[in-house]
Amino acid sequence: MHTLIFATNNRNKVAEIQSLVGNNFEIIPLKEAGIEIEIPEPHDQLEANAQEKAMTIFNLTNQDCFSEDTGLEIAALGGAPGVKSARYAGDNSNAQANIDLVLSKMTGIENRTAQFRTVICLIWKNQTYYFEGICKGQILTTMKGENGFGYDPIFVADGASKSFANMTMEEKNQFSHRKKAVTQLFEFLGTL
Ligand code: ITT
Repeated sequence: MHTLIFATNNRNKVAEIQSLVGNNFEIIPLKEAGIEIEIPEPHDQLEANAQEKAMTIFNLTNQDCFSEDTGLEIAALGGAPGVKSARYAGDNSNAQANIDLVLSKMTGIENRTAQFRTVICLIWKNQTYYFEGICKGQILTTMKGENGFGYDPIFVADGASKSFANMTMEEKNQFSHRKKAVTQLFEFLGTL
């Protein structure tokens, strides 16, 4: 059994990723590792923020670890909120405020095309690797559903008939950006 620290403070991400991990790996969230820090995300690219998060934890622990940075990229908003997805409506904004801002900016806009993009940064035996997962879809005009987190109530994946927030975690995993990136991560680790 290998252990990997997951450099995140987002418990929803932890739950989604733990639901995908097989028996060969144990994923240890920061909280369980006894690490309580706010990890900086100062960059304007998902890749650079993911690397910053993973390196911060690697430098603290000297253990194999990974992080992920995810953004909702909306075509009609020039790719926003993108790398700023967690704080689109301001530094201390919550999911509801971020959704409200997206919906108000999208009022009257016909092109509702968007995608979630997840970048995972893995630090494994002192080397850095990246994995990406994309889920394309559409932005709804109103919130639908109570499950999930973040922008899930306003996103419908291509090929799906309901929002991510109207899905169980297992249903979301059939489409999700995170699942695609994590699958690549574990395929890679499986080859080592
Ligand atoms: P860590 O940096 O600690 O991992 P975070 O919440 O700050 O956690 P991100 O920087 O990746 O995570 O922020 C991405 C934001 O995008 C996140 O706060 C959610 O609001 C949103 N988000 C990420 N994944 C999502 C998903 O699967 N469904 C809906 N919204 C999501």
